[in-house]
Amino acid sequence: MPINIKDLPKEKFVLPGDAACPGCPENMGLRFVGMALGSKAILVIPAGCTSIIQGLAPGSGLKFPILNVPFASSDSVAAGLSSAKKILGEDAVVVVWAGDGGTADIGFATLSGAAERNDDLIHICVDNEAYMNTGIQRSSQTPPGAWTTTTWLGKRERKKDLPLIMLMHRIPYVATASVAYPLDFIEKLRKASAIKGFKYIHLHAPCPVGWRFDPAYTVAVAKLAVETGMWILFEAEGGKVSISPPSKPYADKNRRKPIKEYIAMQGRFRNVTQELLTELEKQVDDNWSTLLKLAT
Ligand SMILES: Cc1ncc(C[n+]2csc(CCOP(=O)(O)OP(=O)(O)O)c2C)c(N)n1
Ligand code: SF4
Repeated sequence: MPINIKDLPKEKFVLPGDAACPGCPENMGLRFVGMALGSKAILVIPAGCTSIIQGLAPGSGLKFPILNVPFASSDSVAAGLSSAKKILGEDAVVVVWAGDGGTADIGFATLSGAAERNDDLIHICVDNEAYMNTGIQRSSQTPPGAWTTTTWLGKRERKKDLPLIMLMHRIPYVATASVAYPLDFIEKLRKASAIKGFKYIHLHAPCPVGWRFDPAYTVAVAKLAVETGMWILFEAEGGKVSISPPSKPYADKNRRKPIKEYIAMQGRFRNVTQELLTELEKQVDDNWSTLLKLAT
């Protein structure tokens, strides 16, 4: 059911004075998780920016119960926690909140195992397209052409399509989301929390520090990713794929904004050549074509 902004809870789960950089997309995403799931959420967080944002114990900038875990254990720990809560008869939504490095690379084996077992939890990949916490190193989610401290001339390889890889695990729910579309994200979180089994949500999260843009423009950059078709919002319930409303207009290639506009806002793409831009355009068309085939 569509969510009305007026009906969202007022209780805050991200508190003033936490350690996030200005314009941080992870902080925004966490706020939306609080609005969607409230006090039922328990977060399992591997190393990454959020484990810094939350602050040092015994204080915390986040009001969620949090379990900090090693990278390669997140989804296994979450599965155990979820089973324990069931045995105790307690109503909880166990959420793994992990970066793209912690999800797509270092934590992938555990993620895939828990998905295959259909463990009852939500995994959210907060995708800022690099290992930000350790100083902006490339990940499998860094897009081609992007500068990082380990890709000085721009990354050469294509972004690994993790949402589709998760879809092929035949789990009950897969979705993509963006910090620029909070109601879409909140709706997907609420839907996921009502489904039993493994749920995967991949949240696009532009990082001003690593992507080299003014922190005032986090939402503008995230919105442009959707409007250019660089990021496609969709969901798959029981394997049935549908394009989400904010992305629907951009199924029509002629309605997409030029990728150049998205690239121009970010210093990390300053060395992108015309040849690479053409390649990126091809990849966007290809991603759309794959999804539209799946959605029919
Ligand atoms: C097994 C292991 N390898 C490496 C590290 C060092 N480390 C801590 S945070 C981090 C980066 C995490 O990147 P990502 O998951 O993308 O999250 P982000 O920092 O971008 O939020 C790394 C490599 C670690 N803590 N444990
Ligand atoms: S580096 Fe990026 S993701 Fe990490 S805390 Fe700063 S703004 Fe947030």
